[in-house]
Amino acid sequence: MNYQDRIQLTTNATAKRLFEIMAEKETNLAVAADLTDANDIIRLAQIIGDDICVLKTHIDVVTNCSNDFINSLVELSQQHKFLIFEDRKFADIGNTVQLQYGQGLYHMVDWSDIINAHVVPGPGVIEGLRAVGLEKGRGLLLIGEMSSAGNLATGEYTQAALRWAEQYSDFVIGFIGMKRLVDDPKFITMTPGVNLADKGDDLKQQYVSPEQAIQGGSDVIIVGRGIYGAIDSAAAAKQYRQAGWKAYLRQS
Ligand code: S5P
Repeated sequence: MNYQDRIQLTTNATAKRLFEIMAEKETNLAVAADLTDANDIIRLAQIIGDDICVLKTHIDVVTNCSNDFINSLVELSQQHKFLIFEDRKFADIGNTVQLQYGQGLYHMVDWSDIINAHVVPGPGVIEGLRAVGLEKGRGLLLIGEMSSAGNLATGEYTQAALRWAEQYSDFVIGFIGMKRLVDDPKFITMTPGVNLADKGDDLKQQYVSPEQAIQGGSDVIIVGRGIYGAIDSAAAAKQYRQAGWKAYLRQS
């Protein structure tokens, strides 16, 4: 099914918006903006904003994070039509994650459209995040698989993520996975570990190409160093965008 037709299948406002953006802008590219200077992230968002559907942050690596930075990022997301995904990978009991999500230095629920979580703690992690995020129309991705060598997100862990996604499908919008994990088209699969030039890094990251990810049934490719680490990030974003979209058109 194409992204447009999948809008009506989900009740979650963020999932609907994501499908809309992907169909309208013709992009399934998410950029992992793993830069430590807020100004660099803003500059990157300005130059690649029109090429992406999602900008993924790790807010706790930004050394000069401020409310002004967050506000600028949100403004850019509205101007260029992309969603913000804070890759916090929550992994604690429900009561703790609801505080981490809604309070503290970062109060992510106020600015991040999408967050993600490990399923190690059991369904309480989803319930805690849902208690804060659902009323704001936010969406949660469960980590079904990981890209790093030797990871333990396999077998029963992955199966539990699939079961709980269905059980909490008003808030769970899909998965981090190396391939599509369920047939149900209301769920969105995002695949990290995508790079055209490298096969991996020296800390156990493993890469596939955009084509491999989309051919495996993924919906969104997540590219970090391949874009922000390129000499010309704007050109690299266009190259990944094109590769991801071409692969999607071949699938649909
Ligand atoms: O299994 C995973 C899950 C994630 S979200 N493997 C990953 O690499 N990621 C994230 O994707 C990681 O935290 C980083 O932000 C991005 C990959 O970055 P790259 O520079 O290796 O493309």
